[in-house]
Amino acid sequence: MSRVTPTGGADPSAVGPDPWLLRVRGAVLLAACADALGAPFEGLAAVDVAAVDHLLETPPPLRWTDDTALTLALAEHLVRRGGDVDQDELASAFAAEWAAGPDLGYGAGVAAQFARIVAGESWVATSQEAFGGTGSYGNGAAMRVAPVGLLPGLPLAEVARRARRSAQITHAHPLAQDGAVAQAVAVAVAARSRQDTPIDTDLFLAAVATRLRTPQFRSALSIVRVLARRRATPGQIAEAVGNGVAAVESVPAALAVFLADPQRPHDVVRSAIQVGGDTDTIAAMAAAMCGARCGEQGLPVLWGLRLADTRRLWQVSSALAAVDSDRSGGRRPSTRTDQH
Ligand code: R7I
Ligand code: MG
Ligand code: MG
Repeated sequence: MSRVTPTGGADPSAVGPDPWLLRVRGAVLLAACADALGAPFEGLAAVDVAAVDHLLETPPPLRWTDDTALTLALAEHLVRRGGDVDQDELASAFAAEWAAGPDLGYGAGVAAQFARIVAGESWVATSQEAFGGTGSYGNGAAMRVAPVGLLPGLPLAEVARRARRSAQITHAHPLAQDGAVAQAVAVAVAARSRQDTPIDTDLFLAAVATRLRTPQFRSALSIVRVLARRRATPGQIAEAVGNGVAAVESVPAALAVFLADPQRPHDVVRSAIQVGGDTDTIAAMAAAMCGARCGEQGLPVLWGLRLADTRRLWQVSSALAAVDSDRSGGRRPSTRTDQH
């Protein structure tokens, strides 16, 4: 694989880690840190900034939650399948992940689905029957989907298709599926962005919006556009798009936080937690975008040292960055630096 210089040109003599691997590690590790940092504040309407700052800077270990557990399960599945999504196998992998650690803060609806899958039922039934037959509109499919956007060289249309397929297993509601598509495409575009060039908010959001199916999600993105341009505060973001567990609130909130300040991982995570509401998930999603853009170099050193259970995170990052997406519809080289 060719390497990319800071100005985006290929440098065949360069040594050091593969640039795509740095982006993948940045996304996976920063998201896991953000999940853990946001978790103590999950569900609070108002977040005490001093308490957030205290947690960001003090030594206790960072223990991640269901957001990261399912991200790992999806990433490991993609590695096993050469980047493809096999829905039956992935449903079993998600359910097994839940069964191995059911106390990580899973949503009540999805936990009930996983219990039924473990008992032998088909995901097709459990997903569609959730919440009286509407399917879940929660953000659980979006919070775990970043690895799809980190597959090397996968065209964005294919990122969107695989994100939707990964979502359908537990989230039959179209807004939850649009949330997963938006998050995966945002991570993919961020991972391909040139680090020496500011992100063009309009182009970035257009690349995301074009892959969505619901007018409601598209109109939330048009609010994100205004918030990002204005560099809105966390409070303004929560007020404008919401901060709840619904994908149509929390994914736009994460996008708005990231686009307001895409260069600074520490501040992105801090702001995302201050949005309040579903703090671990908003922070994890914004961090996946930011880590994909800034790479592992942007990970605050103290957070990296504090992060618990890192072995799977490191292993799967390396394996994900090495997936040969050609085999399943992608193309090499993986180090494209355009925004879409
Ligand atoms: O979407 P899901 O995996 O939840 C993810 C959230 C993240 O914040 C994680 O950090 C974890 O805390 O959970 O799980 P679901 O159970 O499908 O949805 C989450 C919640 O959204 C549910 O418990 C409901 O409160 C709500 N919800 C709905 N409520 C009414 N009608 C989701 N869909 C519906 C619905 O159709
Ligand atoms: Mg969680
Ligand atoms: Mg959450």
